[in-house]
Amino acid sequence: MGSSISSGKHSILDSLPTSHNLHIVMLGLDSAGKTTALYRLKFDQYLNTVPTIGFNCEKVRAHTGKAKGTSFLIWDIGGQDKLRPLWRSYTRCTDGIVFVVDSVDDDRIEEAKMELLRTAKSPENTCVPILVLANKQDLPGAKDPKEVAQMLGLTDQLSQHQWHVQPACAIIGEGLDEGLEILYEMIAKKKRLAKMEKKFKR
Ligand SMILES: Nc1nc2c(ncn2[C@@H]2O[C@H](COP(=O)(O)OP(=O)(O)O)[C@@H](O)[C@H]2O)c(=O)[nH]1
Ligand SMILES: [Mg+2]
Repeated sequence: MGSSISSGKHSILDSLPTSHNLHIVMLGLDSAGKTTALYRLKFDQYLNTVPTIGFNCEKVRAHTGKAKGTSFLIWDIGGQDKLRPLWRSYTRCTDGIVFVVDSVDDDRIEEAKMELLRTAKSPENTCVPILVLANKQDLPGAKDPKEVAQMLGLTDQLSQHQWHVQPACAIIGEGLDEGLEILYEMIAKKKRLAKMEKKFKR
């Protein structure tokens, strides 16, 4: 699998603790692999999925790394076009967004880009960290994280956000824990920065 790609540099802020319950929303076009990734994270096994109508929600506890002990409440929202207007009600107070893309689906990457940018740029999500899972890396012709970042417009259009593109294969679970750990670090950094800003404003 190719190596991952991120915005910005890591700093000491990354190592400071954050809250133990984080609210995460998983978005992406239908069939990108969201539900497969969720059940991999939750049960550490492959579960056959059916298209999600509505949402799935699972609490996933991190057992390793800096996120150890943190519970991620992960909402997996149906990605079919008629369900996408619902994304907004789930992202309203979220700590982080996981955006899953099918790294071989050239035909729909533009559609994925449009949906991702629409969500990222909506006013309530201006500073929410975004983890992009460049999924299906096991398939021939899968785009590497750098290409995915470029095709989704992250490099030039999301300079306000912390983002990270993690190569993944949801069916075997590769890249998922690493991605969640990096999302945790981005959230921790954001919370620390917000706290510091508040302090200086007083
Ligand atoms: N080859 C491959 N197939 C995957 C991967 N992740 C998910 N899939 C398949 O993609 C299809 C859609 O997955 P699903 O999780 O239902 O997508 P969702 O609509 O985003 O929730 C299913 O047939 C999965 O088995 C992956 O990493 N590699
Ligand atoms: Mg699903």
